[in-house]
Amino acid sequence: MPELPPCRSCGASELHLFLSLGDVPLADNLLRPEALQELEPRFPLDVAFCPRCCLVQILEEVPPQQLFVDNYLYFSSFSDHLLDHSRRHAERLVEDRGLGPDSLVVELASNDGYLLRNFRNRGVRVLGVDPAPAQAQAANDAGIPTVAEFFGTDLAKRLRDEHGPADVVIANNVMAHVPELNDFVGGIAALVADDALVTVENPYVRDLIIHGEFDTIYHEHFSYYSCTSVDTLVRRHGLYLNDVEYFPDLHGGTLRWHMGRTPDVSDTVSAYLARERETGLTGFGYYRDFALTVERIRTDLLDLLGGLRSQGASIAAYGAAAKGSTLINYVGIGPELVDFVVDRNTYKQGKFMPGMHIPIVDPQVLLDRQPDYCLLLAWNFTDEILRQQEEYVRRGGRFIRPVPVPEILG
Ligand code: DWN
Repeated sequence: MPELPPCRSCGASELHLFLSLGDVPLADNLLRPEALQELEPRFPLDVAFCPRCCLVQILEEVPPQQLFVDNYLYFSSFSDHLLDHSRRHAERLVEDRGLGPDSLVVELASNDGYLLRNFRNRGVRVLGVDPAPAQAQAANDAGIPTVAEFFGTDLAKRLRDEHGPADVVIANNVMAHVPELNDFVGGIAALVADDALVTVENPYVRDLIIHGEFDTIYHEHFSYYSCTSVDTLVRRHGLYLNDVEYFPDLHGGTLRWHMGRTPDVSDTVSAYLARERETGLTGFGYYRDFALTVERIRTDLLDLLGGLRSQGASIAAYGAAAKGSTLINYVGIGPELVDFVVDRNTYKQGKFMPGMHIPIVDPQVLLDRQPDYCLLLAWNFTDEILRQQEEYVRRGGRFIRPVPVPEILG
């Protein structure tokens, strides 16, 4: 039983462990051919619940430098669905808040500028922050001013001195990625103008549990949020959770939290908080049996793939995603079951999946080699990928979706 650290949000020493996915390699640490013989670092992946502030979190703290700087190949622009989602958000904010050249929009974890360019194209002043060097460089090359550093209270104060207070701060898929949670949220509070809007997006822990999305658990994701854990966290820094939106088709079910310096709590937020209490999401019981669900998915998926293999079928996979690494390493899916993984991200092609060392190639190979089945590791983009791969399906290819229940589609 691992030594349980204090809660990364409220500091209480009451964490309850409910899931152990073993010692696994870093999910985004894709390997170059020459690295295949080298020893691959592995870290325990254990998940716990804090009964005091309701934050679900992993126990292990891999240094962010190792996670997001040394070998981070995730580029947001390789998903049209995500680009559309981001453009719509930007357009609405420009409209609703009357943003213009005198406004300042800051995005934390701005990646390759996929979101900020929508504001820049409408004449709004923007600033990105992202420690990932290749992504920050790509953004700066595209004319999106980006600071390649980790965000926290010190950087926030410096940026405020240099650029003035922010009118809008956007933090998508980053508040889950920071071990120093209070320094991060404190930084947001230090950066924003009094009447500013802060919007934060992250997958909803409820969907992770009810849809068996255990593969979205990996070392980059330190925290898994509910409205209750977010509300408790941001109030500690003088911010208020004022509104919430739900996107069921983004990353397996995502919430967008709207926050501000002044309390103006919507009925929607009150309803979410009440429902979380009523459904037990604020108590350990909600998480206690999740490990059984995960175990069942593993057994069923191995049986499905093993059965197809034994009938002589060929199987590939789609999406060299971080969640794909958790899935194949926890379930035990290696090159004996899956011949190759395809991915549009050219930075990932020619490399190998962590741990299981399955080769990553261009999606064109799916048509060139026409495997009988294709395991959807990037299941969160099922609709987009099925549209894109109509020809593969027309020629008889079949996709397999691993969660919530392993099934052959179509
Ligand atoms: O938190 C994170 C989430 C939001 O995104 C990041 N830490 C990393 C990333 O997680 P992931 O790697 O599990 O995410 P994706 O976005 O589900 O990865 C999908 C992969 O599939 C990417 O490598 C891009 C690729 N892809 C593709 O080849 N063709 C994606 C689409 C939509 C496609 O059509």
